[in-house]
Amino acid sequence: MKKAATIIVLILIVFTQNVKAQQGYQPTEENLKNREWFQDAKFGLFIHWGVYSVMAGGGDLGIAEWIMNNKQIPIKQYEKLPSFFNPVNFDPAEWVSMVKKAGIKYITITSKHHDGFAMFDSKSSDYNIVDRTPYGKDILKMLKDECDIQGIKLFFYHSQLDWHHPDYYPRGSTGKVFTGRPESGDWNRYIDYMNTQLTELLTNYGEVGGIWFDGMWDQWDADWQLDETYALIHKLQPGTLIGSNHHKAPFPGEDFQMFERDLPGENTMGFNQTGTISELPLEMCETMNGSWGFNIKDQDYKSVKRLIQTMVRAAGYGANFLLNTGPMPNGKIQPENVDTLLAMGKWLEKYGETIYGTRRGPLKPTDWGATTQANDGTIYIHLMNLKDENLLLPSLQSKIKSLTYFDSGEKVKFKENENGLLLKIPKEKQDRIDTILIIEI
Ligand code: JFZ
Repeated sequence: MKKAATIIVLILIVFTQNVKAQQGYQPTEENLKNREWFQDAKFGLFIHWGVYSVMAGGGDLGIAEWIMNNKQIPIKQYEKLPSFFNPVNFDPAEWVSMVKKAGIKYITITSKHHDGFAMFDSKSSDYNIVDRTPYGKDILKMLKDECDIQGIKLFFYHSQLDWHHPDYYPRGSTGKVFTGRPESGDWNRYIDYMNTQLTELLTNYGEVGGIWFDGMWDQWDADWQLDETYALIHKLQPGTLIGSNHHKAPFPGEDFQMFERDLPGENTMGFNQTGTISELPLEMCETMNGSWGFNIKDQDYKSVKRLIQTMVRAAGYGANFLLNTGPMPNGKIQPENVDTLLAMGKWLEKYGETIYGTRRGPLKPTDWGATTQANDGTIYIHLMNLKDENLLLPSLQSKIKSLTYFDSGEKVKFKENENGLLLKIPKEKQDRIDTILIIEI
């Protein structure tokens, strides 16, 4: 009996560790170039927008794009939502201009979330924005056209988990009986459906920056057939970057690794269980309040200071910061979010060279702050938590040629000894958000 249990555990381990993906994948030159672009870009806007925005969280904190599952709304009832999703004030030029002013370099928008509703003109199912809403227009196409005009890259978030499609069967841990779907279905047909929608996305929208997958965690033992899906994407657009929010070390075929609401290697949320930080480009995503989709009640906005500091710490790991907003059902971005993003843009206007185009610096981010490094070797020290005027940093192990304040160009007083690098930063030189020093070694 004990032996049988051990064998089962072993089989489970083998299965969950060896998800079949695009084995032997070799990224093309173009793909590698895009990875560099991605790492230089550093700041993206995540957009969770769907028919769920009409419900605005339903008066509960922490619910938005999950409302169908959390409130157990059957498909037959949820299908009424598209009929009153009519974002008449959606103005892609306004969104993208704001994005540019905020210093954001790319947008990742939901093409389909777990509710299964396609926010684009899909021919594989009429459960989409063009066929089912009074608005009747393809917002992804409108956004892409504007992004092309203003030089912003567009990525698509695409949910592998689906609470609407009958062939998403067997069911996983969510979207179960309440949906009213028959207890049967053809999994392979579901995967075909998903691949067909992905083909539409990678064929009809010009150059796609990347595909941001999510949902495998709904059922680990399902046959996700990543080998086929990833190969298909890389065949259609070899330069497209694939990432997946499965919270594990990357699978073959993925081009970047992501961390959800945590800095790389941290696990304060409890779901970034992999401690593995791969050699792939990295990205961390974060919410501005506690919700991804629009929640009318949630006013727990993170301060500009906190968001900038998180972005800087992410950069200290070499990771991008993908900051989320959930647009309202009228097509406008929440004004509080616009204010925050523009304030971040103001900061980046001044300090952008210490973030854009950099890679992780020589000292790992920790309590006192982070370091970033430009490709000419210049190191930026970001002091974000000064307790007093003296700070001891670990030694940089090389001779310091110069150490100056970013703001004034004045010399920083420092001493090197066997304990490390001792800095003296007088109170009047300290910045509330980030005191930046430039160091040449
Ligand atoms: C996922 C989505 O479910 C969510 O709606 C949002 O799109 C976010 C960016 O990604 O969030 C998850 C996914 C899995 C877990 C937690 C949050 N998990 O396994 O604990």
